[in-house]
Amino acid sequence: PFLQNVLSNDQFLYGTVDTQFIDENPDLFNMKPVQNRAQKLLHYLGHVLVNGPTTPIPVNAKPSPVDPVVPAVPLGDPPTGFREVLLRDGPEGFARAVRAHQGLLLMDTTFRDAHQSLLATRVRTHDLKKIAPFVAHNFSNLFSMENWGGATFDVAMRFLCECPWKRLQELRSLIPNVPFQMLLRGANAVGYTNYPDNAVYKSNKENILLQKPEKNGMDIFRVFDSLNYLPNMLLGMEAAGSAGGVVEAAISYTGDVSDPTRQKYTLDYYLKLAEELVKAGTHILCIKDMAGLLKPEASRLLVGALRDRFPDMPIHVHTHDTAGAGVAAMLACAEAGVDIVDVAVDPMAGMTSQPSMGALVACTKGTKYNTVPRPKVFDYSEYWEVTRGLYAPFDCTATMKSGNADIYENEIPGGQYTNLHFQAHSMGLGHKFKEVKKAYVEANKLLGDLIKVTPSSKIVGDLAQFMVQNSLTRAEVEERADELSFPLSVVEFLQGHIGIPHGGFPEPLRSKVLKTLPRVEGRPGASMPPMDFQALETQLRETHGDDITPEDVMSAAMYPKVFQEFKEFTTTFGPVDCLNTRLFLDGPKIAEEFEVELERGKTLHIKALALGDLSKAGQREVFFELNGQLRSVLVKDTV
Ligand code: 3PY
Ligand code: ZN
Repeated sequence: PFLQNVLSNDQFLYGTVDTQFIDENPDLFNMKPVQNRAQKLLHYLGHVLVNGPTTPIPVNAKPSPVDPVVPAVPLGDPPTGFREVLLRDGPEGFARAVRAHQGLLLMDTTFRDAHQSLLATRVRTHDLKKIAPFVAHNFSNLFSMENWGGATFDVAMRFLCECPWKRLQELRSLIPNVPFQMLLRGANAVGYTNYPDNAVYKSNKENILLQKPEKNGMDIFRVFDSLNYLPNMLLGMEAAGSAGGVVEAAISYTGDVSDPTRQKYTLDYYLKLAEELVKAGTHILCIKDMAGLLKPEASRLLVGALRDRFPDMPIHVHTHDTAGAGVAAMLACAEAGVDIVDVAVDPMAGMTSQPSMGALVACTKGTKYNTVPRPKVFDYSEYWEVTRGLYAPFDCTATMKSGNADIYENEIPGGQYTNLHFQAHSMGLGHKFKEVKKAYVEANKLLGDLIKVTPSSKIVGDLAQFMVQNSLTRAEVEERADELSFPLSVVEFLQGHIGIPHGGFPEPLRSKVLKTLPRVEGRPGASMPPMDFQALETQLRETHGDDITPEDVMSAAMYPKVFQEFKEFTTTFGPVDCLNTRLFLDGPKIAEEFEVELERGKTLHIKALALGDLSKAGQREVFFELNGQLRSVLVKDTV
């Protein structure tokens, strides 16, 4: 009606008013149909009321009824941080500034690895956004925040029904000053398998992730390969570097360099690999201790040797606290000359997550390793303690009560340890976990003692579960390898689909399993046909309409089926990312009143009124009040 009135106004039509402002700002008229979005959200809420959560809930627990309190932030821009150095001086200048910094720098993993390890990666953008301004204002001296990559990309679309790119864009606008860091799985990008080269490259080279504020705003790329296979790592590094990002090549750490009996992954092995990565131009060198195996003594040896060999190179260490020795190891790393270590806010730390920020900050207080303001950690912790309660249906503590130093034996990465523990317990076979862990050790030996991190860790885990299910010992697997039907991931690994492990493939196992199956020579991505992005985009436009973005094309390239389902979901249920977490997971209670902010300045006032009886057609009418008006939706009862 507003437009109709304007367009039938003589003054407007015959040019007696200055309409230049309107001509120059056509986006003023990009009005998303609010009603439509509101109706879709009512449909979603009605659906959850009738049928329960749309996302699978692994634990029989409800989100906590307590809402987190967001600590106040001062008005105005946040203080400048390391991101300003990066934007001003580029990745090389940034690396120099990091190396020259006096004190120990921290990366906060709360927005990525911490919840990947403890809450099945389920933390939603809604809860990240609320605390983001606090982080920007109070932790401007962080080295970086890890907030993207790893499993977050997949889980955001698959289970949270939200766009991972939008998360990045929204966080960027709230945190302009702290560098963002992502975990790039080398040639596996943000997936679980090797992609054609142009798929890994496109996500970076075509600037989709580039650090410009108007783009998605990724700054630092931690690049690893699950076998430490150099050709795969070089590809990821080149892709990140050519996007203008900071390249942080990560050596995945396994074994124990402080144990002279461990002969496969020795100090020398790590130093030689580091040499290659430095030669290839990494801006920062990372030790990625995904299973938390780096003991204090090993930290001194490894970081000490790297520090001596590469005096100008910033060194960054990542660990998990599964055994409980994380803070001790990070302090040893600091003493050995590391520049940056990873921590998570206290209530999101410990066990299979990173060591606690609060503990590390307290332990370094009054030393030369000044870090971040301690009182602010308390406020940050308070927010996360309550927020974690909202994710009770995914919390690993439903079954796992403590960490366990047995990881020094089984070497299971943090996130996988949680998953395997949970799987064993949810099948009512808690006692089987010990068996699975023992089988994991045997499976690893069968495969030749691998570096174990996504996706090689999954291959070892698949073989371990196969051995438990079929009651097979290592000797039996070796003996009967030519007749057993191994999990596909194991066969593909032996074919060379994710690269070549250090020391080569295990023989005669490989020949026995593969027989005449084809083998990939060298780097897998090199021999894969390139992805046809043009054709993919055309097909996506045909299926989903014209508002497909370059980011959507990347999502579909990485996860075709997940993307398809995500689009179908949002077409039916609208922007569910606007709902608070309790509403998203559990729906409203009858008579509950709440607000949903669709976008700044557009808030819906909703009250859930009643649930109708089951109709003959198997449907229920659900009644709401929306902005004071009665609305209803019809929902098929599938329970
Ligand atoms: C991932 O690949 O998601 C990891 O966190 C590996 O440690
Ligand atoms: Zn990790």
